[in-house]
Amino acid sequence: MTATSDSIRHQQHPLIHQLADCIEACWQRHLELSPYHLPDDLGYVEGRLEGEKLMIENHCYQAPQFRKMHLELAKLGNGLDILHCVMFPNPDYALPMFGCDLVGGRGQISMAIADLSPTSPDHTLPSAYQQDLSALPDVAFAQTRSFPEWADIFSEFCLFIRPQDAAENAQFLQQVERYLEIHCQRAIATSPTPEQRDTILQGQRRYCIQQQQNDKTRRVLEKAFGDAWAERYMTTVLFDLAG
Ligand code: BLA
Repeated sequence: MTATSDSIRHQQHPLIHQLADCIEACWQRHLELSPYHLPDDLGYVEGRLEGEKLMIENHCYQAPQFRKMHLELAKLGNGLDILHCVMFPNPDYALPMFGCDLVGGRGQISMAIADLSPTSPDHTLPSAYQQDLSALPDVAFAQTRSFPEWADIFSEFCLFIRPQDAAENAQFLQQVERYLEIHCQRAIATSPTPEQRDTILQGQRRYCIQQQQNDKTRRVLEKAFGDAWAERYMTTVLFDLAG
């Protein structure tokens, strides 16, 4: 699906709608985008969970610096809205992984996470990223969330919160936009280092393997589509390991 006029974002929580627009606008502003084709049956999917309809809509692109840029919007009945986004760097470029996940509904976002996650063997971000991220205005949120066990992949700059009100929603959106701006600008200024490809791939694989252990995501998908479908979706669409 490429047209956004009929996108399910129009029925989603305003923060999810705004962030989806913001992510795509940032990608279009900075990167040379071309379509990334998902398996035919996985662009738009519908299932049923406890009597409610689960709709999943995928927007997927690539650019020279990114082998896959995936924005997913999902809606379960009237109660649960989800935004999921991952930018997988082209393994010839030593870039961190941008990832973002928002879960909410009925007027409230219960969880918002965004990060630029390191994939280098020493688990640190490139120094240019560290400088840029450290120079950003400090943001404080009333309620931060604690990480599950698998989440040792995120950086010290990870935002992981339960936003309290419209002001915190706006602050989260603004900070994620700054992360994306830094990421796109640094990415286009980065030269490929094909000799590091194996190391970079190893870092990306570790990121995906940890993310595949998120039982909360898996359970939603299993209940709506079955265990085998959930496994295929998590390992081929959400967190596929590049060859
Ligand atoms: C948590 N992810 C969740 C939760 C749900 C989903 C229902 C629990 C929300 C809560 O505790 O309030 C569901 N997320 C989904 C579904 C999809 C999805 C169904 O993306 C896709 C169809 N998850 C990511 C990415 C990150 C991420 C890219 O996909 C981080 C960059 C993180 N999600 C993440 C974390 C949690 C979460 C850390 C909390 C897990 C926990 O507390 O155990």
